[in-house]
Amino acid sequence: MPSIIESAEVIVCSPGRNYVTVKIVTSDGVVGWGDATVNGRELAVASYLRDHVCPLLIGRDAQRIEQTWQWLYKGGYWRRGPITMAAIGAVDLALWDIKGKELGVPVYQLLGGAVREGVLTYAHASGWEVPQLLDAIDEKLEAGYLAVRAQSGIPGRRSVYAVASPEPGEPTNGFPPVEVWDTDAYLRHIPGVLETVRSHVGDSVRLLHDAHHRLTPIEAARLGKDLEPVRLFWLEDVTPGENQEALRLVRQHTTTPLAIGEVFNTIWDCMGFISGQYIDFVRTSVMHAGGISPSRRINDYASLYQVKVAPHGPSDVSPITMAASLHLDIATPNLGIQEYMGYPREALSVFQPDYSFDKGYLHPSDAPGLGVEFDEVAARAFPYERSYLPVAEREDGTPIDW
Ligand code: CS2
Ligand code: MG
Repeated sequence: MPSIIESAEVIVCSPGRNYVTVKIVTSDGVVGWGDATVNGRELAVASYLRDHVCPLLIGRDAQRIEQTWQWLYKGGYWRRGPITMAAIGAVDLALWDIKGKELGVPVYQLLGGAVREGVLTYAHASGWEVPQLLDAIDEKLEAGYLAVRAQSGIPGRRSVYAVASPEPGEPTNGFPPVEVWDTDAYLRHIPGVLETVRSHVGDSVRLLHDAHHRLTPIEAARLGKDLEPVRLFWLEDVTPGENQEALRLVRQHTTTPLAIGEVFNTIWDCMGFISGQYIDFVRTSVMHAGGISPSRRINDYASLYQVKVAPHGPSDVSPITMAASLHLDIATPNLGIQEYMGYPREALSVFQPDYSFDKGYLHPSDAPGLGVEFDEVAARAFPYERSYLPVAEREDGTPIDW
């Protein structure tokens, strides 16, 4: 029996930060939830969905997930890109949620069932000075995490990616905050910080570090080499993601494992990295890459080259994406690790996810579908607030990747 899509709507709310949520309802009254959040460009996806995708969904068979995905991807003609793929991804997530609810099973069962007991996960720890960083790491280890991403401030800088500055910044009046970046200072400082962290935590804790696309290939190669004694689990996003050949050069110089992929939207963005075996981990977000349906293809393709998948899981994708990621992770043989940054308290009053954390591992919900409730009444108390990611500049004002 087909199940017909009767309505599809978009809800934008800001419980601690902005989220774009899709609600699809079938003729049988089954509700599916999808996430379409693109940090700093939220209203563009909301409009893409409201104005161009939701009207096309009405009357379609909700059970035909792959057919609808192909229809939206190929039928749009202007394919790929973060806005298009997040919008399609949100519809895909909502349709998997509906299918699970209709069949009475959690989504991971529809993906072949669990291949492992839980999903290894890493938390973020940051500190301006090393002692604060070590405290932040200890807090995560005490909470049970077995893997931590460590970021620190750089002496003489006022702002650094992922680390709250001790000095208050200038008011931005609705514009992106500007961070000043100095690659040499970073390359001089960070190996010593990570060596101290390694001696503090011992050998068994998995340590990660994120360079956020800021280095040239040869700078990245030097950093990878300098960090070899620290035995990182991975070094992330050393060069910008657009040039797949850049990491080939980095790879030739270092045995530090490399990860990249949070800004990618399709398998085409990571094919060269994977088939060239320039990376160890591919980090696409399940929603930003177009949903569970195409993410399965990325995962399988990566497995051919022994590249592991390690989905992006920041607080700027909603708990719906996190839940979808966990369903796919637990059913994916070549999973490496899942990022889990956590959520603002307000966000968890609107999104109620049923996944759980225990001793370093996340477990997807066993409720039918994705296992996240969305409280529409609570969401109304948090209207959209314009907000931007920071931009980075060199000291002379030249923009650089943030
Ligand atoms: C980061 C992200 O999670 C990560 O690895 O690089 O927090 C990233 O900065 C944000 O998702 C950007 O929206
Ligand atoms: Mg990152």
